[in-house]
Amino acid sequence: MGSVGETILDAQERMKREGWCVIPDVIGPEHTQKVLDELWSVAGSASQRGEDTFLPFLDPNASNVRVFYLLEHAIFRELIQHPTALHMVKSVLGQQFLISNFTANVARPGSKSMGLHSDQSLVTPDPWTRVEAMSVVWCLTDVYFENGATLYVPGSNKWQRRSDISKNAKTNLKPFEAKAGSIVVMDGTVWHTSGANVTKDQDRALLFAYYTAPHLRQQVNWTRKLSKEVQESLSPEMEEWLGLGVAANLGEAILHLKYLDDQFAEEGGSSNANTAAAFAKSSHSR
Ligand SMILES: O=C(O)CCC(=O)C(=O)O
Repeated sequence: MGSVGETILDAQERMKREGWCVIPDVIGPEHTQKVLDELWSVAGSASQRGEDTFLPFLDPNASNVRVFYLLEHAIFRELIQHPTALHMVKSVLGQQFLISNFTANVARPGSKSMGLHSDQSLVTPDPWTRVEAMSVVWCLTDVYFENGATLYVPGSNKWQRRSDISKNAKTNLKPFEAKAGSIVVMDGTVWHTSGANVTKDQDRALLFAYYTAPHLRQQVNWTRKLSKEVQESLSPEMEEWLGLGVAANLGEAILHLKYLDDQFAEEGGSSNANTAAAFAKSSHSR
């Protein structure tokens, strides 16, 4: 018991059952501090550029500090590809997925809860009959109820429509508590909100890496947002995960296409899958 492998297996089991899990010690204290320092530096330059870090349609007051477009910065591009995060993403969404968004929400003392939502409900209409989105939440500080841990409704991953939202959801909320350096993995069907930070002086800093199935439109148009230099520095995988190839939606389905004569042949028959695969691959390169 207690090995990393077993912890991840347990985590995957909980994901299937309950839609979430916590994996501790994914990054060490120094790395965590470095990411947190960089986050504050990016937040400062975003404010200087005139970008809002408080959005009234999301949060009740400015004690929530939101930072967007983290992927403009190398340290966050590295984090979103962390092997443990990708392992969890692939185990939930499969080998094909997109990076939809990567943002920060620092709940400072005095912050209050946003609206209850599921992340999947923000990008696709109901019914939500299968998991097509998920978040990997990076804890840059210890996270607990009093400093505003994310609150979720147990069992809400089974809700398929807005009409399934239970009347007592607000009183059933439970915190995702974790130490700095952990990740909370939450599939897109779990209904949740930010907690209120009722401490005097303890920040709660979280990063939200949002991944979706490849047929869902991303929340950010990375082609527009990332500079040419950044785009040219990316690995082929990152280019694909960010949806930066020329082919926007020629996914797996074309691999199943066969010529009509072959499709209905009694036995054998060739397929044009290899040609289609080669086309999809070539249209991903610039
Ligand atoms: O900050 C939190 O705890 C939750 C944030 C969230 O769910 C969101 O921004 O969509």
